[in-house]
Amino acid sequence: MPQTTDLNRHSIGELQRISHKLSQQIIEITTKAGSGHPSSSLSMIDILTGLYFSGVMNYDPKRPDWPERDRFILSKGHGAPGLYVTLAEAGYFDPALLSTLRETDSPIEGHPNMRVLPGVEASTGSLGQGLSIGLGHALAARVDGRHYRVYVLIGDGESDEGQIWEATMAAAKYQVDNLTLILDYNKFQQTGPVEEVMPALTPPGDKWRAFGWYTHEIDGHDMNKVVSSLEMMKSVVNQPQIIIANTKKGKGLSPFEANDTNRLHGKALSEDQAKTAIAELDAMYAKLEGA
Ligand SMILES: Cc1ncc(C[n+]2csc(CCOP(=O)(O)OP(=O)(O)O)c2C)c(N)n1
Repeated sequence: MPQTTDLNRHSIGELQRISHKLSQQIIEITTKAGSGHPSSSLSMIDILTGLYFSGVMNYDPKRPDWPERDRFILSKGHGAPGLYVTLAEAGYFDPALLSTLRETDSPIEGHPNMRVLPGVEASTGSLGQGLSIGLGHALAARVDGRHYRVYVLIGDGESDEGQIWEATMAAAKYQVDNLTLILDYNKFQQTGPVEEVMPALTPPGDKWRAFGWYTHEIDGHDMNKVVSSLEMMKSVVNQPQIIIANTKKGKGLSPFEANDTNRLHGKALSEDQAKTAIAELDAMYAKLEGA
């Protein structure tokens, strides 16, 4: 079986550099489009960077349909800008396409469309469906005698959806251990804090443990933790796993933080705000490099 992990294996320092570049691109392309979900994309970008560029996932951008590839499904499809910059960096398509976000006829649509863009494993955007799709892929591996793993990323507000819990129960019942779920636990959804909108969802670890899952909680902006937890999940047997990644919507950048509790959900930054955010990103990265 061809192994492709070595092609995308980078050190922690290189991963931080990649995340910095991708974060900047998220801001640039959404500001140019004047729409999209930059804060929702930024909260998960360190996780996507860890997934695609640390060697955790086995994939080949030249063969997006390779049957043995590991699958990543972005269930919170409104985070599409974050997925697009990651897939372009991974080599699935020409990065020049990124600047056409949300233009008519562009494959860089408002939400990921698996029919028009290589590397997109599922068309998502209607919340709650990605985990069921991922579970289907994970079970299919068992039936087909294949060894790939499936990664699904969901939002904390998305966990309001009943379909998430149906898939959660089924994955535990069938002891699916080639499925890793990542919760982008940024504590906010569209209309406010998760613990106010749906208090029963917090703390999330208790919920998934009660459903029979292996749980592990991390700082989702700490690249070391992101990579080591993803690696660790590969050794869990007979149990689906969830990484609860504590993140910040807007990655702690002041134009998002200063706004309101919704952290500008679903709104692009103005050009001035984008300049401020990018300067802050640069300072954040310089600090990491100096550390
Ligand atoms: C079924 C469905 N209901 C409502 C929406 C509208 N919607 C888009 S994003 C969002 C909030 C999602 O919150 P969360 O999962 O926490 O994502 P994040 O805060 O990380 O953006 C909502 C309600 C949708 N896309 N699908």
